Amino acid sequence: MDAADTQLADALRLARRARTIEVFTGAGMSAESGLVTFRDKDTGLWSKVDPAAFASIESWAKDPEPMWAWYLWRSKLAGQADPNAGHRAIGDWGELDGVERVGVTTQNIDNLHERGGAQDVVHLHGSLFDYRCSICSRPWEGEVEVPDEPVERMTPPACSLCDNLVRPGVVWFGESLPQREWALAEQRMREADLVVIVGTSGIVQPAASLPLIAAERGTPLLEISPEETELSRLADVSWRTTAAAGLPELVMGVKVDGLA
Ligand code: BJW
Ligand code: ZN
Repeated sequence: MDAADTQLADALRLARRARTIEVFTGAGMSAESGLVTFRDKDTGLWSKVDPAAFASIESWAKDPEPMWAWYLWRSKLAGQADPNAGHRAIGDWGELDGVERVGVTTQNIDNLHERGGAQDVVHLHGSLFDYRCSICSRPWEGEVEVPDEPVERMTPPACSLCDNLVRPGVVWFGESLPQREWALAEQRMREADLVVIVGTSGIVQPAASLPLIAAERGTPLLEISPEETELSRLADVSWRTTAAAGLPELVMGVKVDGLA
């Protein structure tokens, strides 16, 4: 057996024993749907933008228009993208006989998990499709004009309550994660009998600390990532493959061999 076969066999051994699974995902989950990962080089208009520097309240306070344009353009790309075979495999996993729950805790702000059939998705970093007032937080229910092509600047709408600027409903650096989602994610990590980590560098806190909750309870961690990450050393099995290749192979294996 070569290394890839051994990793698949080890991954399958963990997956066949699991009844309550939590899949913890990052940008690599959506890479094969054509959405660039957070720390990869983009090739388009935003190739000169450092996404990490952009994703902050300071950047917004300085000059909101380029950010508003950037987020609207990303919402357009995410809306046009299709869930990949990995997203769909997670949905299928939850349907297998004997499996109690396959939940997803995601850092992603696209909606590809839901569109791929996942039943139970916790969004830690918000959504590209929600907007709210930057000052009073009132949700924006009005229309948002999404550009057909990437543009450098767009003016955000004004809040109907306080007239301040409407902002993307995402979590930037220095901001707290939504409380309800965070509490749910922690609970899911405690309840899971397997945590599968897919497509995250494990750099951004506090999200990256969630698998630790499971590990401290002795719950096995399976990582699916083409490269070593900050979470690799925590994982019982690190499978060097991609989301759209590995997850379908794993779920098909559980289906064919049955639960242990
Ligand atoms: C594939 C693949 C394929 C590729 N298949 N895999 C030190 C310790 C602890 C915390 C901090 C600290 N220093 C600073 C902080 C705080 C900060 C932080 O963590 N900074 C780090 C950079 C160190 N965190 C925060 O500020 C958070 N809030 C907070 O801490 O609140 C408390 C507080 C309050 C007040 C004051 C101070 C603190 C908030 C973090 C919010 C993160 N937001 C973003 C932007 C969201 C909106 C947007 O998308 O624009 O979330 S940043 C960005 O990173 C985004 C992502 O969700 C997040 C994680 O990235 P992810 O998903 O891991 O992507 P990548 O690109 O990094 O990795 C992709 C992986 O996929 C790679 O490994 C590839 O190999 C792999 N891959 N193809 C499978 N086909
Ligand atoms: Zn307002």
